[in-house]
Amino acid sequence: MAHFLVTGGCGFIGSHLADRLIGDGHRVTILDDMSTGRLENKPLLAKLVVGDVADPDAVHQAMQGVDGVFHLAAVASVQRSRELWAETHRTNLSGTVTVFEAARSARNGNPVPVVYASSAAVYGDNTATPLREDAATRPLSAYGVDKLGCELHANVAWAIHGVPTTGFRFFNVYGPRQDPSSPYSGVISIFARRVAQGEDVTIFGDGEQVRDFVFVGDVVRFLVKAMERQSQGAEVFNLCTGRPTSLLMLLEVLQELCASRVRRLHQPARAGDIRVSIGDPARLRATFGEGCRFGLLQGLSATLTGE
Ligand code: NAD
Ligand code: UD2
Repeated sequence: MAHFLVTGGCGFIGSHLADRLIGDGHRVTILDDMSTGRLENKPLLAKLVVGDVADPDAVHQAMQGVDGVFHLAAVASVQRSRELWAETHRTNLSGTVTVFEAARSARNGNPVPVVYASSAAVYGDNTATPLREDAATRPLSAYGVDKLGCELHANVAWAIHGVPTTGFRFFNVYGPRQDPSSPYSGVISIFARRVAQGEDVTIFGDGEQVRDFVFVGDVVRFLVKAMERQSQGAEVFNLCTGRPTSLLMLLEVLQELCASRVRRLHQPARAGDIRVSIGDPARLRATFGEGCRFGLLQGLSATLTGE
């Protein structure tokens, strides 16, 4: 049995991870400021420390004696980073540096490994399809720039401080517990709820923008595998399926699954929005021996039933 810190563990992805770790018999401490996290997401057996990931004291305390850290706390929204630039920067970049710094000496003065969330947003307006990890990073949003900053600081964490890290560039993650009520939430959670309730959906732009949607169950599996694998360096992987889905296709599938037709309201594309975002999962597969298992139909069905 090991002891892990999960930052952002009351959020969407973090809480699924915490469930899995507890289910595997591990001890879990969660550090979360509850800004978008929810108490009902917390596994009963996990210990919750309410605190800010950019506060060195809170992070240092929460991390004492752990065997590894999963760092998922962030303001996980491109749109939000546009509205609250400096504030999101503090959490998304300073918070990560704070985690790396505390990880230098978390276990009896020695470094512990950190597995952390980066994002496909680091590729920005790079239109290569599919995007390989060595593709040029040209983030368009403060969110994407901060996630790229996390990866650069991960190099420092390893080269200067001996903290091993694995960063995953999550593409568009979806699944149960993603908050459908927030306008900043992922598009699948918003559309799934609205289609199920027969309500209009808003499409920013023409709906032909394309995403690589990844089911949360796959994300959790790779996070755990990365911790087990014990990176010796500062590695970065796409966490993606390699399969393209346009928003219009997504809406079609959801309408089929819900046996419901809804109206599409179009608004101008969001500033900084990416047209096409498809990842190449080759490095992920080569390193971990498998790719994502969930197809869109299976993942959407699970999302709609909340299981
Ligand atoms: P989420 O909003 O559900 O979870 C983030 C959690 O972090 C929340 O519980 C929130 O309360 C907490 N948090 C926010 N600011 C904090 C702070 N200053 N101190 C402590 N806790 C704080 O989002 P999510 O979708 O579960 O995202 C998890 C991670 O994955 C984030 O790093 C996000 O950037 C990254 N990511 C998500 C996606 C996606 O499609 N959902 C894609 C790429 C990357
Ligand atoms: C970005 C990142 C993703 C992740 C996520 C965190 C890219 C390519 N992806 O996702 O990796 O970090 O941010 O939030 O940068 N949309 C609508 N109607 C709605 C909601 C969304 O049309 O009601 C559109 C939106 O304009 C975008 C697409 O749907 O074109 C997907 O939006 P999103 O907010 O789910 O995620 P995205 O791609 O900005």
